[in-house]
Amino acid sequence: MTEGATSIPNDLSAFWMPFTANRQFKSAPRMFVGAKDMHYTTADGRQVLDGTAGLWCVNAGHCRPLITEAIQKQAAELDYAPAFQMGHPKAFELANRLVDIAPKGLDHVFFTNSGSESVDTALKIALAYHRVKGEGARTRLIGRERAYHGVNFGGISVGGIVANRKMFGTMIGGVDHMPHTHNLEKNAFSRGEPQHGAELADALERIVALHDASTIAAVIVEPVAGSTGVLIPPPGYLKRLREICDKHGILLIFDEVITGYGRLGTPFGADYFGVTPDIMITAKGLTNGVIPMGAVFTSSKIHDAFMTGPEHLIEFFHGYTYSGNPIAAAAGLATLETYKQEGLLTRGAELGPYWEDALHSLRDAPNVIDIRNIGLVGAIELEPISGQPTKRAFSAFVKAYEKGVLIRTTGDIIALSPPLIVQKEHIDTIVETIRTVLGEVD
Ligand code: PXG
Repeated sequence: MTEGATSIPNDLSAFWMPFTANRQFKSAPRMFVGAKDMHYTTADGRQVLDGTAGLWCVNAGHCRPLITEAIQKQAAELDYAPAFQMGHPKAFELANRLVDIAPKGLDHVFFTNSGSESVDTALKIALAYHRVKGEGARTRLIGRERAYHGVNFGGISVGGIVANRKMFGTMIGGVDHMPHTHNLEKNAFSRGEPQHGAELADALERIVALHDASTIAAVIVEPVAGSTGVLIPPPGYLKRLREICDKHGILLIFDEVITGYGRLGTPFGADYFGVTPDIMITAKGLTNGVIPMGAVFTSSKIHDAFMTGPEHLIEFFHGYTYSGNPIAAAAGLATLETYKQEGLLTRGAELGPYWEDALHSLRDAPNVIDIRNIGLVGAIELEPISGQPTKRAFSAFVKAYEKGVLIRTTGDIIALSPPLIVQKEHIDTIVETIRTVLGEVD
């Protein structure tokens, strides 16, 4: 066991763990001490197959040499450079490389350190954009039920996950929400995009009619809602949102923190669905999860609107101490190089059919009420235990870990998102382990 990675419960009390059942964890800790490619090593020396790419972020697999070496080299060469009024070459190089792979029309990049910061950055860009254009009355933000946009105040305000919102007062004002698109009655066990529900995009027209377009700054959606349990949009839904936004001068923001960097078998969700947003939020896979970093892409229309006034003045009063941090930038460049060399941004499209068949073979497993898939994302929705929501899925998570496979659960939904280097035999192991586990849990 690595020094410091102890499983003695008393030593675990100081660290208040994020989004974790702290008492359950500390009574039976699950500790990783190493990782390579598709596997983690546990503190007790077992191999655990990573069915979730960490938290949807380790898209190229673990401890990849190019990335490790780039970080080591950068740390020894230029550890930090001030992010404000100073620069260093790799941040510019990374921005250029990102624009190269981004959907056409997204030509500028603002760096942050996480998905949550990227979300709040995007919302602030949208508000400020309308203001510099002389439309300062456009202050409303429209999100969606069940959306996850990180945990900062802007993100939870436009987000739609009740547990993430209800403790935190009124959050930011002037927010409205569209309905989510999940419909088990009509769409259960759909393969890929579910057929029903494109008309739900028209709810945006009703919100516009209610508030008047002149008060609305932006609409934000995840192309595929991930964290809430993988909700895939019906065909035409995102196109319709784009049309409505265009008609009313509203900016469309895609939160691609999960769908970005190859997760759907295309570089970005925007490519998969053929819809380009005005602002695109990314993080996670940008650096393979290794160093915290986020990137917010904008169109030239938005960026250029800020580039007015005296040249010595700051155009946008926003940024972080670590925006474009040299080590993060080096990690990002090495990550993009790894994706390129191994074709990982499109590998999900090749493996998608195998993944889909494997997942849907679980249809008859106990308590399964829906299976969803797109690219290298999957979800298995379970019937909750009566009066004890989330318990069945959580038990499945713990049991799968004990059997050597890392899965993620949210509510009573198992979510899967393996590293994009996954092989067919890994997929078989993930699915067979889940089959066994579902047969064993209550
Ligand atoms: N937007 C989206 C769409 C996300 O999925 C964030 C923003 C926030 O990113 P940061 O880097 O601030 O955590 C996310 C994060 C899960 C899970 O298992 C999902 C996320 C994070 C942790 C776990 O569903 N998504």
